[in-house]
Amino acid sequence: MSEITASYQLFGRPGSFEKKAEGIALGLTIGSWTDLPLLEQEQLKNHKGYVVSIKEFPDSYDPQQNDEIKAVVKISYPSANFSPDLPAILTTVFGKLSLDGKVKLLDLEFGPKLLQDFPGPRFGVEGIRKKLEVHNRPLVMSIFKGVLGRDMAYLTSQLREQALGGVDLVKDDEILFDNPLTPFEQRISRGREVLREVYEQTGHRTLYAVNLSGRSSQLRDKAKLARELGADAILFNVHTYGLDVLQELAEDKGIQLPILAHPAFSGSFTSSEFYGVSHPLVLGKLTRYAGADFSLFPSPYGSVALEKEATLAIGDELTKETTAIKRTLPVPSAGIHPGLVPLLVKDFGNDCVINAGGGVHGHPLGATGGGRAFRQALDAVLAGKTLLEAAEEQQELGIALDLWGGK
Ligand code: 1AE
Repeated sequence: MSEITASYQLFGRPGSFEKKAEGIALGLTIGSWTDLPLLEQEQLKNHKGYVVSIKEFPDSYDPQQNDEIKAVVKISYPSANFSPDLPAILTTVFGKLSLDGKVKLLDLEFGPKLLQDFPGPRFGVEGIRKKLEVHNRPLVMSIFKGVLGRDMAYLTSQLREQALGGVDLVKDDEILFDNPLTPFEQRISRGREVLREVYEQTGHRTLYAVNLSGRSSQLRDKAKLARELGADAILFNVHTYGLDVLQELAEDKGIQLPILAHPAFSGSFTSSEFYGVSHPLVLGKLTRYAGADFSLFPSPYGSVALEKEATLAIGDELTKETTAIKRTLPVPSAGIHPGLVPLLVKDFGNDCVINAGGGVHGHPLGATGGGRAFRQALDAVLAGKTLLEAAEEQQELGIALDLWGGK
C-alpha cells in the first residue's frame, strides 16, 4: 500500500462528523461525487479519499462552543493523487483544509511503499554515537550565546570554554546568520582548529554544528562547502525553509553531514489547541522522515515549555523502532540547567541530548564550569546517586544547584 492516512481533530455537534469527514474526503480529492455523470464517477473512483474511522469524545467540549464535542477522524488518500514528496503530501492532506475552520492535523500514517521514498536520517542515533564514541549515556550539547556583533576571537574563545567543560556538541545559536564578523567559512575552519586543540589537550572530542543559513538556492552549495572545510554537523532552521529542503540536504551524497533540526517558527502552526499541525507530527515524525539526525524541541520544564504529553510523544516518534528509518536524537531544550538532568533522563532515557545555552554560560565558573556541572549531574544520575550526594564532591555541580535549584 502506498496511500497516506491522516488523522484530524474536528469539533462539531455529536453525530455530525460522518458528513464532515465525508466532505473532507471528497473535498480534498475529487471535489464532487454524485453530481457527476456515471462515466466520470467511475474514472474518479481511484482518486477518492475514504473515511477510515470516526471517534467522538462525548465528554469533551469546545470552551467557546459548549454544544460542540471533539472527534478524531481518519481519512485515507490514494497514492495516485500525489507524488511521493512532503509538499505534495501535505497539500493533499491539509492544503485548503488547513484554512477551513477548526481542524487540526494530528498524525499521518505512511503506507509501506510510500515510506520507501523517505530514507530518514543519514546517521541517526547509532551513527552519531559512533562519531563521538559515546555509547552509554545521553549526550550533552551547549549553545553559543551572546555572539551577535562579536568577532571570531570572541566566538572561538567561547567555543574553547564550552568544549573544555566536556560537552559532546556545541551548536550555533539559531539566530546567528552569515555576517562579516563571524563568517560561515571561518566559523567552520577556526572552530575545527579550536576543537582539535581541546582534543589534544584533554582527549575529549566535541563536535560543532554550524548554522546553515541564507537563500534556499545557496544551501546545497554552502553545505557542500561546509563539508569540504571539515564541518562536523549542520544546524538548520527547518521550519522557516520547509521540510522538503531538509530532506534534500539530508539525501545529498555531496553533503553527508549530521543535521540538527531547530524548531524555530514551528510554534506558529503547532501551538494552537484547535488549528495547525500537532507537535509530535511536525517535530517528531516528519522531522525524522525528512532526515534530521537531531530534533530540538521545548522541554516540558524549561523556559519555553511544551506540555509534557506532547514532548513525550515527540520523543517517541523520533526514537520508536517500528520503521526501517533510523532513529533521530530527541533534544528537549530551552531553560535547561543541571538540576533538571534527572528529570530529562527519566523522561527521555539514554538516547537523548541534554542541551543548554544559559544553563552553561550562566554558571558562575563560566562555560567550562557549566559544561562540567552538566556532566557531573549526568554521571550522578547514571551512578544512581542524587544530585545532592554528587554535589558534595563536585564543586561545579554544587554551585549550579545553589544557583538554579534541583537539590
Ligand atoms: C527549543 C530550542 C532552544 C534553543 O535553541 C536555545 O537557544 C535555548 O537556549 P537556553 O538553553 O534556553 O538558554
